[in-house]
Amino acid sequence: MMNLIDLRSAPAHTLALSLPRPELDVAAASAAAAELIDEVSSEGVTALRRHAARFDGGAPEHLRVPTSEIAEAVASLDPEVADAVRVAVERVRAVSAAQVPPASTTVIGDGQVVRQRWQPVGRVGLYVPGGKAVYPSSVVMNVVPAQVAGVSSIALASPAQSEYGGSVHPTILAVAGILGVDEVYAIGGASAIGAFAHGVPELGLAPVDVVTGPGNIFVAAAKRLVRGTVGIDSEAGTTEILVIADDSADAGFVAADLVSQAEHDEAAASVLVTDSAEFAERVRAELAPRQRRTAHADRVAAALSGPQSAIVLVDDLDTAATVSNHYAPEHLEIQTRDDAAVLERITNAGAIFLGAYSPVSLGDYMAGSNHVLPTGGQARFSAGLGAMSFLRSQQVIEYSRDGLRSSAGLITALADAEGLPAHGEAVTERFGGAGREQRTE
Ligand code: HSO
Ligand code: ZN
Repeated sequence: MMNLIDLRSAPAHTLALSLPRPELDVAAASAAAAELIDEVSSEGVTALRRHAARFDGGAPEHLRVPTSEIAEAVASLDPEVADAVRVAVERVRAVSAAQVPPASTTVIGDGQVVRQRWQPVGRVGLYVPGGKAVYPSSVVMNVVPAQVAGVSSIALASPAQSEYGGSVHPTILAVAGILGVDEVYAIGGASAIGAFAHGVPELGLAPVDVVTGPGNIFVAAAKRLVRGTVGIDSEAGTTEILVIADDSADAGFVAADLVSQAEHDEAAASVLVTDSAEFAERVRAELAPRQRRTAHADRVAAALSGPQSAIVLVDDLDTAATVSNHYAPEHLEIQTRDDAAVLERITNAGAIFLGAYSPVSLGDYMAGSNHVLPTGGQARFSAGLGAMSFLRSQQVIEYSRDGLRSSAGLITALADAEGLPAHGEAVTERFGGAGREQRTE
C-alpha cells in the first residue's frame, strides 16, 4: 500500500521538504570504496580477481573479455533483440547529434577574434551495472553519445556474472560488439571506477579521462572519490519516477508506469502527485492487482510501500509542479488536461515525459533520449548523460597587432590595479616597451 501524503492547504514553505527520499548515505560507502580503489592501484589484477570473487560472479578467467567472445555474443544475439538494439542506437545517435553545439566565432572588433570550439575528451571508461538486472540498454546510452562526441578510445566495464563463467553478460557483450567497442572488462563496482581512473598496467588498461555510467551506492561513492583525477557524469542512482496527473489521466497507465520503475529496486521511488483524491483512489485500485501479478512482485511491493514512494494530494496542478520542482525527479511524467501548461512550470527534472503515450519505459529503451539521468535531487544542478558529457569547450583567442595595440591601455590599467605590472609589460613589450602612453582607450 502506498503512503498518502496530503498537502492540500499545506503552507507553501512546507512543500520543499514534503517528499521523502531514501537515505542513501554515499559518504558512509566512501571508506569501503576508497579501500577497494587503493587495492586496485597497489595490487592491480590480484585485487581485481579477489574483488570479483567477493562481490560479483566469481573470479573471471579473463578480466579483459577476449574479442572472440564479443564476436560470438554478437552472432548469438536473438535477432529480435538485435533489431531493437539497432533501432535504439539510431535514435539515440540522432538525439545525441542534436546536442553537439556548433562552433562559434565572436568578432570583438577589428583584428580581435575569440572562437569557441567543442573538443571531445580522449578516452572514456563506461560503467554498466549488473546487479539485480543487467542493462544492455545502458551500453547504448553510454557508448552512443561518447561516439557522437568524437571520443576515440572507449572502454567498458561490467561485473562478472556467475552464470556466464565469471564473464560479462553476453547481451552486454553483444551490444558492445554491435557498437564496435572491443575493450570490455569483467570488473564491477568501485573496483571498475578505480581501474578506469588510475589504469591497470598489467591488464593494458590505460587510465581514462572521463568515467560515466549508473551504479549502486559504492559506484557513486567511487565516482566522487576519483573526481578531479578524471571527469565524471552526474550520479545516476536508484530510479525515481514522479507522475503529475489530474482526473483526466488513465489510472491504469499511471499505475503501470509507477510499477515499471519500482521493478528496478526495493529502494526505487514511485510518486504520484495529483489534485484529485478520486483519481488517487482509482490509481490505488489499479496498483493492487498489478503489483501482485508482476514478475518481481516482492521487489515492487517493497518499493511502492517504502517511505520513498507516495501518493501526494495537492490543491492544484501549480502546486503539483512546485512539489515536483523541489523534488527534482529523475523522471517526470505529466498526464493532465493541459500538459504544456504544466511543463511551463517545471524547472527541475532529469527527463520529462509528456502525455499518455510517453511512458518512462519508452525513454528507458527507445525514445532516442538518454536514460542515464540524475537522481537524488541532482537534477537541480545537473543534466543526463549526453554528447556534452564528453565534450569540452575551448576558446581560441586571436588578436592582430592592431587589435592588441588598441587594448594595451586597458590591459595595463587592470594589471596595475592588481599589482601585476609584468602582465602589462608582456603587452607593451610588443610595442617598443612603451607603457602607460600606449593607453589609447
Ligand atoms: N529506468 C532506468 C533505466 C533502465 N530501465 C534500463 C530499464 N533498463 C534508469 O533511468
Ligand atoms: Zn527503467
